[in-house]
Amino acid sequence: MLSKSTQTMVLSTMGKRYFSMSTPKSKHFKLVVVGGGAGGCSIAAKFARKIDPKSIAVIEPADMHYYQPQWTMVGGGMKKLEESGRTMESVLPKSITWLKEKAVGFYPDKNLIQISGKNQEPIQYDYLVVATGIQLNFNQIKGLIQAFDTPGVCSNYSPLYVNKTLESIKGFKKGNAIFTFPNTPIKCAGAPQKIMYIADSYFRKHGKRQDANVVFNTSLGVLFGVKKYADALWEIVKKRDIKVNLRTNLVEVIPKERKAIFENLDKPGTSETFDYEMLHVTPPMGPHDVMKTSAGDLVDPAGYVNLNKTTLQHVKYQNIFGLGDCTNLPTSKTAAAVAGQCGILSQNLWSVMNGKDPLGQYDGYTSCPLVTSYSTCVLAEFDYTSQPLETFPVNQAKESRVAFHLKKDIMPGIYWNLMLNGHWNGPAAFRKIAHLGFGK
Ligand code: FAD
Ligand code: UQ1
Repeated sequence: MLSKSTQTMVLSTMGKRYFSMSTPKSKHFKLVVVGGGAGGCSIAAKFARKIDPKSIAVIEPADMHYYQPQWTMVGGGMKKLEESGRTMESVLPKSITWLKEKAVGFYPDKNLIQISGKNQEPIQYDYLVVATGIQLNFNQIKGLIQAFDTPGVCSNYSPLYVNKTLESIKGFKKGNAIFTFPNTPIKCAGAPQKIMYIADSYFRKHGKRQDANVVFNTSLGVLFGVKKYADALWEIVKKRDIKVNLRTNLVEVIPKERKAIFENLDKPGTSETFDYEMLHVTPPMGPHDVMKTSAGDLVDPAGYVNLNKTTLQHVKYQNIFGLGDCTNLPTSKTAAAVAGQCGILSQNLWSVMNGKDPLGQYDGYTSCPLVTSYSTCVLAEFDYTSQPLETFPVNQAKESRVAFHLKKDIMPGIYWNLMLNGHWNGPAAFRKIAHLGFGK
């Protein structure tokens, strides 16, 4: 909630009452970045080299910054959770101002943001980049939070529950191993099935596969949104005897009975109850509450930051840009997409700062390394048209050890050392070299 004096200030016309003695003054920055995750941190680093770093503020409440793509490997026992996180202080550019608070209200008509904390003055900006990510809504599934305290229920999507995934795979005895995909947009749409393939491999390695019925219950009507990779994944699930139930959405967990209830999205009002020995849940996700309640025209009706999908500039406010999972860009929400967006956003914001038109064009590039075992990966890369946009001159729909090595051993270094320091705009340049200038 805004304090009374702040409400008075933001509701009044700019200037007059704003600077009066009875209302708090705002802190002013040339550039404010909201969110210090993959997108916010990378953009702050880029601009800390372009403008006076003292004129940049990052609003970010978290102590820790996580390399979330690592959690697939943590759940599968290939990496430790501790390796996936670093202190926020260590990853944000040193010379900028870190406001360790939450943004609790956006006032884009007045270039102001209210932040959490008692008696905080509002933050005023000339330019704004919004990168708040997407909210996990575990509480939208009845019984789930309590179920996480019981054996077999886990989720790679949170540092609170990811260690439980490995525990559940290792502790598996006999029965259904169920992996879910919710009925909302999510980040890394491949992750719900990556951990299923890893669990399947583990069961095979440890002589448990004949006792496991591996099931993928997904709300989607397809296994993957890009046909080329979906075809390859259907071959994999057939070969590995994995049961896929489309349009099947988790609504309730009854941990005492180890049962999970799924609604049939094609037959409203009907549901099916599954017994489980292991249940890996990908939670429903959506815009952060503040975006739905206190962001005005910054967001579209669903609560996602409303951007021009090519320039990444806001559709209404020319001094506002956005990137990553909090936006309504119609591509798959991944760190790889964020990398591609960072290059375009920084070019376009820099143009706007210098009175020029934003000419950089984002093509919707995104990538999902679909880990399919302890040594293989299908490296999906595609664009807004859902057509493959592959970096390497090989068929990336084929399971590959090189792609696995890239995901497990190379990408973390690229993320921590290049991307967060503003030096990684995705692999477009390599793609052009690998394809010798031909193709996209
Ligand atoms: P985030 O990195 O989530 O950062 C958002 C930041 O905003 C957070 O630090 C948060 O604290 C902050 N914030 C939130 N609300 C507020 C507020 N009100 N005020 C201020 N700050 C706020 N991507 C890939 O490319 N490849 C993969 O293999 C891959 N695998 C994944 C596997 C899993 C299990 C998960 C969970 C994700 C995976 N991703 C992968 C997705 C990737 O991690 C995200 O798409 C990426 O982190 C999005 O970046 P972002 O900056 O938009 O959001
Ligand atoms: C990528 O650029 C990226 O961003 C840092 C990821 O996030 C961790 C990825 O998982 C992938 C696959 C890419 C794309 C990079 C290449 C070299 C294909």
